[in-house]
Amino acid sequence: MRTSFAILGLLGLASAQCPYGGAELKERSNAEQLEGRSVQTDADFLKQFVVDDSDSYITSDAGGPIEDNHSLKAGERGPTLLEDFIFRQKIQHFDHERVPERAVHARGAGAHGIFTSYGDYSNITAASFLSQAGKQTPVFVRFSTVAGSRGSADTARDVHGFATRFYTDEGNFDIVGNNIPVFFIQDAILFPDLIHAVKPSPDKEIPQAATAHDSAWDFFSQQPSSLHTLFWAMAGNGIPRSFRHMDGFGVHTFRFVTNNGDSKLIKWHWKTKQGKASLVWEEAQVLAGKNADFHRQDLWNAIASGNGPEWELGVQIVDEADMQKFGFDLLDPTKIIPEELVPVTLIGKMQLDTNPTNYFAETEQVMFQPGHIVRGIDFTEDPLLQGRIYSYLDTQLNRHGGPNFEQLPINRPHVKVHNNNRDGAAQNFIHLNTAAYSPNTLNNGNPKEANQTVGNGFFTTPGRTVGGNLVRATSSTFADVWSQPRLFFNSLIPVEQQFLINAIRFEVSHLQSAIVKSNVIIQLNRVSNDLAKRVAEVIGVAAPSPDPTFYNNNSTKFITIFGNPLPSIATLNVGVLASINSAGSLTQAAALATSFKSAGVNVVVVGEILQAGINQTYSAADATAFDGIIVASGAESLFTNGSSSTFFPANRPLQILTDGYRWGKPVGALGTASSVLELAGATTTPGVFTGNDTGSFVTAFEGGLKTFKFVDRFPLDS
Ligand code: HDE
Repeated sequence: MRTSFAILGLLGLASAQCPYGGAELKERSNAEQLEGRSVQTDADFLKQFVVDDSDSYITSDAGGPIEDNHSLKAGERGPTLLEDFIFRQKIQHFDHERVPERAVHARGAGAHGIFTSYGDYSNITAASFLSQAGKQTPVFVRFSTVAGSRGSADTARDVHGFATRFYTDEGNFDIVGNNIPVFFIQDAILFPDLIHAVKPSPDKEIPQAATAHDSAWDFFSQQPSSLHTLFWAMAGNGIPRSFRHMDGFGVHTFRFVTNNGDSKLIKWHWKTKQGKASLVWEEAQVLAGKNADFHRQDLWNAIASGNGPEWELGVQIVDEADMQKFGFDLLDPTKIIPEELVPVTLIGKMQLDTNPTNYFAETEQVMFQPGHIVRGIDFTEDPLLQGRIYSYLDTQLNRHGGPNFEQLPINRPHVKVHNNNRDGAAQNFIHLNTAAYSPNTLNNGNPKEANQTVGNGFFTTPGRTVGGNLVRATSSTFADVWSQPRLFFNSLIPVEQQFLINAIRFEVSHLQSAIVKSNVIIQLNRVSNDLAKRVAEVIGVAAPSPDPTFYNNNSTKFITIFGNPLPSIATLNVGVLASINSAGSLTQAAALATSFKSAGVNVVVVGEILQAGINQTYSAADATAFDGIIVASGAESLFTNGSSSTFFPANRPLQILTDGYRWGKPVGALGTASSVLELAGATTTPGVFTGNDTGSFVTAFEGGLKTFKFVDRFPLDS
């Protein structure tokens, strides 16, 4: 954790004069902001707005101390009086507490952090936050799912949002990306169609946070541009182990522009330092019921325990002339550039290290916009991106009922804002300039126009030209939407291909419409006859003959998730199953906790009741909470078939072990407990650990945690 910022003393003074405990409007100078460290975090920036209620009296919104929590009535049993302004204000505020949830990406979690540039990249971009090695910029990141509403479960299968705000010294820059590098559609005008198809049906409002329904697959099969993204979502990317274990992507091609006006095409990548890891589908489904907050809790806990996650920021850089060199169009957001063709150049690192103080004020009110770009970064003509530049600005009016949302603390740039925008609902600032127009002489022309040489004025790529007939059409260069889903499928290891097929089988098994089922098979068959046949047989559709126009043997190394060992096991959770009836099992559990500590692994000791040495009860625990499961010697009495207790549902201890094994986790048992492994079906060796000595057992088990999922436990279609 970084040391607290020296300016807070000054803020404390200012806040004493402020009725809201600190929401004073005075902007701090750059010198004040930079005192004590190279950069002020956004979490520190926000401290000027916090309200500290310690040692205070409750007041009305107007500031007068009040007696609260009894309405003013005409007699003890009489009606409440209209005069009761305290009652009216409190209830009125409550009635208006909610803002509309995001139309998409409603469910999310955020955190503050710092981005550090690896170098001076002024040879390719004028972006100030990339102008110097070691230069730090505060960031706020919000991760999300797309389809579910605000209260939906974290582990729903979905594309995941990965939106990053950089509070740069030249204004806010947002990469509003996803954990999947491509998107379903190629033209923003189709976004409402996509979302209407994916969201719950308008009559029943079913299903929540799921695509296993007719309208979603009707759209996917009628709009095959969606296939590539769909494949990523049906694979491990749709059900990440945590937000920390996924990569992020800017999706569209953007531009870097130098001070000389030279430009390059770029694609943004966030590469997780935690390693990529995913759940298996049944585990994700169980989690959705057992712990809807699994991902947000994981992020919170990692940061709170000092293990803030890290990502490296990278770019694929392509010459302007090479826009169509790779056999597809870089303006088409349904395509990746395989990293073998254009490697990712790493340009910086981000660490998230501070949890929000208030969910609503920060995570709910943050408003990302692809239109937030800074000098040195420019758009391309990708028709999906073009539409997003409008949509994200527009949607904020709906969510916040006025144009001043950029003034909310979490959205405020850390640099001063000077322009002639005025008034509007909830205007926070008191502008001194009475000549709020440009050009003016009455305020000496201020605020002045900046340009490239004076005032670091924002500029677009000078070389960009556009022209052409007005058409409503998809570019012919976007036509092939089947080769890259095939490339994706080819690049997966066999068990991942099986997971993908199983996921599609799960989804299409829910379809009612025979036409939709058959349309899905037609599209899958354009990608792979083998895949199409394996899905078709499950839903009673005739096996199609090959449709080979787009079949290819291309693959890329950078796509798989399962089968890559994790670089670090810190923050992973191991459940040690113990019993109050065996003091030895508790002693051993404590020894295991100590041994795992040096690798940063959290050990949760599970027992019948909470007492010293036990962290969780069997009634509350289950395999979804653990990345690995160990039975302590002496706890085996809880595993005999039919073991029952009023402390937990029948067979819960064995169920935890069985599920852990079935879901590919490392499992193990020490000493006399090793007999229970067979009861759980944990008989094949990789990832099943036994021993008597906790030291060597832990070393071996840590290797198992790195492997993370033992994929040979999952059957493949013969
Ligand atoms: Fe979004 N998207 N989107 N999207 N999107 C929103 O903006 C939209 C797209 C993404 O954590 C909304 O503020 C259109 C691609 C993220 O607050 C909305 C199109 C990508 C988030 C919107 C797209 C994204 C959003 C809802 C097609 C990855 C959550 C509330 C042209 C590159 C940001 C809001 C957060 C949110 C519109 C497609 C990512 C309605 C019209 C492609 C991460 O404005």
